[in-house]
Amino acid sequence: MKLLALVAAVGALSLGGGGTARVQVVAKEYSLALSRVHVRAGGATIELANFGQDPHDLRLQRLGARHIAGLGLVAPGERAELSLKLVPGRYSVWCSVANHRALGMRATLVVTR
Ligand SMILES: [Cu+2]
Repeated sequence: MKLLALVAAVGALSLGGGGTARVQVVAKEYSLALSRVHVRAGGATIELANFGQDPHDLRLQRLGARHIAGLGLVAPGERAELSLKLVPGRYSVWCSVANHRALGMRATLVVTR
């Protein structure tokens, strides 16, 4: 368990209790870096870690779906977590603050069966 906690802390994959996938998203001006871009369908925890100097948020939308999941503003140096169930598909991940998405704060997450 200690090892799993350590792995999660550095943002890599951990399959902790219940097989929940973890994805860490590091936000900076102006990029989003995902610790992994492929996860299995099912429960997932997405952590937004703001390593930048401005507040950032997170939006997640499966291509073809209407629903947008997300986290509110996270202050510089802070983190927040979102737990959700992911069905297979391609997901757009972005920051919705001002024009941050256009500036590069966007990524793709692929969820497989
Ligand atoms: Cu942003």
